[in-house]
Amino acid sequence: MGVYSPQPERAPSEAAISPIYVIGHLNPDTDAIAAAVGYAWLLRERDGTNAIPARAGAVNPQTAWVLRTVGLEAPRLIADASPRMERITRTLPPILPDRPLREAWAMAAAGRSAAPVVSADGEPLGLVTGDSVFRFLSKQMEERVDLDSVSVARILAVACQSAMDADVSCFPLTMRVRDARARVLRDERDDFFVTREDGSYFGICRTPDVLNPPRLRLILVDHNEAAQALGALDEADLVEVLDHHRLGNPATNIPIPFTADPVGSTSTLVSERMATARCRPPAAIAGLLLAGLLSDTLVLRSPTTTDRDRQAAERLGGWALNSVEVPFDSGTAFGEAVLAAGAGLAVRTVDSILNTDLKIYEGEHFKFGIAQVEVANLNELAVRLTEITAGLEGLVEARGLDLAVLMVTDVVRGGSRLVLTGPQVGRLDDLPYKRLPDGTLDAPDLVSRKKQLLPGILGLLS
Ligand SMILES: [Mn+2]
Repeated sequence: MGVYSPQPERAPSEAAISPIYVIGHLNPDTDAIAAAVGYAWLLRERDGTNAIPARAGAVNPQTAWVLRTVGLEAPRLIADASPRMERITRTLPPILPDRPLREAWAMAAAGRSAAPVVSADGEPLGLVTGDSVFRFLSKQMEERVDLDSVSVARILAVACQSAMDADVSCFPLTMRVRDARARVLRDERDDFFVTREDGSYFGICRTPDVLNPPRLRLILVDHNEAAQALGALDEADLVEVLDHHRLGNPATNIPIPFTADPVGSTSTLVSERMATARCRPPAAIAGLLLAGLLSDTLVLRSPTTTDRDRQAAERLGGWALNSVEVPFDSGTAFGEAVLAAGAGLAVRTVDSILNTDLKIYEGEHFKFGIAQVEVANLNELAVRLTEITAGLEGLVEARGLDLAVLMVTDVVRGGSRLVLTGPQVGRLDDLPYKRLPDGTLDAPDLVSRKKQLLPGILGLLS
């Protein structure tokens, strides 16, 4: 740090790489998430578009189960389309305050902007700009009578902090650009700091970008009404709509591709486009689309189901079923598991809660099982706890386990509750989770069975 090196700079407004977000409706269901992920994949694969799947809200328990089963991450959350400071930030390499002015000068000249002076621990101190250097020189001229004895080289050798503007406004990178407008308009400067959550240097931004930020480009899937879309839709550029609902779309300035086809799911439409383009998606994405289709059509039983949906289910099943990602041998079996995963603990049988996603682990000296189930609220557990505990004990007996654990995961707030039973349950006393009065363990940061819980249990058993 400190010495300027021409690192690649993230330019904020290059159209070529500017992403297009493919996003479903608020309170996303499985079809909204699946269509976003599947269509973004197709656009990248078929057209080379920089399409990125997104979601407009928390994933629900059903979708969380599907994503975990097929092994995909939830797409990124975009709560509203109003551009944030991050979008217009130039992430220039910073310079340390004791570096010579000539280095800062060279940086500012090379980037045709300001040079950010930042302390070793990341605190933004000031900017070296044309104005700040001019002011510094003016002061030198006022103070020195004998100007002939001052060489340019001497001046450029001073620490850059003495020639910086130390009174520069800072904006957090998550701030809406529109909320920064008023302050930027009042300020005589043209360059500002953008900081991370902890106040440390992230980059700088310029007045013209604050006044006219690049608009988010969006493809809406599984909805077309502004009321169902992410916030500040009017601040985004709508690029396309792919949907199967009634029309209620906002006006656009230019014509866009618009599909509102009366089929059972948007996943159906995405899979048809994949077939037309002869682009076969990976099993995980095909499985996610199949889940979206089967969820929206209630496993093809809903009156909205069309022949096109049945064909799409057939096609997606061929791509996804019997794979490591989708270990089901029929669409119906997969679809029933998808519906069960979304039903909530209150209405599910204990058998379905414990067996839909049960994994048995066997070592030399132990054998145990961990079942996982997603809920929208951990309170759902309390009502069924006695039955579930009895069911876990039955599982221990039937499968000859040393331990059985049910991991109930809150997909809205994050975190899990653990129900434990079995003859060796005492060996888990050292798990780093708080025991609640009802005997369950409260694990506020635990969401992954594979990456978090399993290593913890294996560590205690070995
Ligand atoms: Mn839908």
